[in-house]
Amino acid sequence: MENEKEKSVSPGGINWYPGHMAKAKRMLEDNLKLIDVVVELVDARAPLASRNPDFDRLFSGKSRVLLLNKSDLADPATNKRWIGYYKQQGIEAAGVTASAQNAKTQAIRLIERATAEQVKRLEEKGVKKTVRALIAGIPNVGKSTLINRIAGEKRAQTGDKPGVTKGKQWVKITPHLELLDSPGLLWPKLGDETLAEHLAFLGSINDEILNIEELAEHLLSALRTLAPDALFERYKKLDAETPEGELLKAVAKSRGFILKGGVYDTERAARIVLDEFRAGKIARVSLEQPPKEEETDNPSVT
Ligand SMILES: Nc1nc2c(ncn2[C@@H]2O[C@H](COP(=O)(O)OP(=O)(O)OP(=O)(O)O)[C@@H](O)[C@H]2O)c(=O)[nH]1
Ligand SMILES: [Mg+2]
Repeated sequence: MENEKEKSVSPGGINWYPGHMAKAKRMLEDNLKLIDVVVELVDARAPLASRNPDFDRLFSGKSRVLLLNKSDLADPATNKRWIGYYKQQGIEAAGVTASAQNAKTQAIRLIERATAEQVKRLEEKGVKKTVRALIAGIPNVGKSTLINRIAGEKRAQTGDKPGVTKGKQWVKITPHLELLDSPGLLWPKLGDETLAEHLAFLGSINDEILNIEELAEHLLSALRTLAPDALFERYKKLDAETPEGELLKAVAKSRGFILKGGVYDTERAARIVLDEFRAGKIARVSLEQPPKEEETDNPSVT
């Protein structure tokens, strides 16, 4: 518990860029010439926070598509609005659930559309092109899960924590389609505090370097605004009257997490809250909203 207190409360303030990410970025740069299309996955619950700002420069000139994955965990109406928002900006985007059956057809259709011209150009020269698609994104958004779904079997390792995929892995789908799995990539300075916190909520930053009790308290506060009924239903001792700063304690109380001496085990409660949110057990909820139609910039963030 004491250690927890020394950890950073503010993900945005963390000065960090694990060596393996710098290495992963170099790997992508080295393989760029082989890649025909970049399929970027973001988390549908927080599409702003989970888009890597470095990708525009890294993949400039490449054909690109954007998949809002884990759509099953986000608010369905908000998903639609995000797709509309990206389309308006000329970005080819779709909502998917990599863990569901139809993700395969959806993803393949998008890859085919994005590479149609390249394929046609070579066909005119009598060559049948093999399309190579890079599956990229921040940690834990479901890249490897999507690859396994498209392959129809478990070819890439997956897991409910960031940093599961460590190196590059080509997965052959058909003689004319190959996918490149890649390690989740973040950027050196996370910046905006709210967005950085969303990344931490989603499980894209290693919990080991975070103060998870502070994090879970903030998540509960956000959920009390976004999905109060579902939250109170799940944690019975938590309600609209619970004072800010005591939300986690109310969760510990709800679950009977009490240590010797009658102290509430808020660390255990924090792990539970984060795990349950990440697995979509609390509510289908979107942390970020696209701008309303009359506004053009400034998507709103809770
Ligand atoms: N509910 C839901 N869970 C998903 C979905 N896609 C992936 N997951 C889960 O999210 C977790 C992360 O999935 P991975 O495929 O390992 O993510 P990744 O992007 O490859 O992660 P790294 O390799 O660590 O960068 C796993 O527990 C998956 O089961 C989805 O569409 N819906
Ligand atoms: Mg992976």
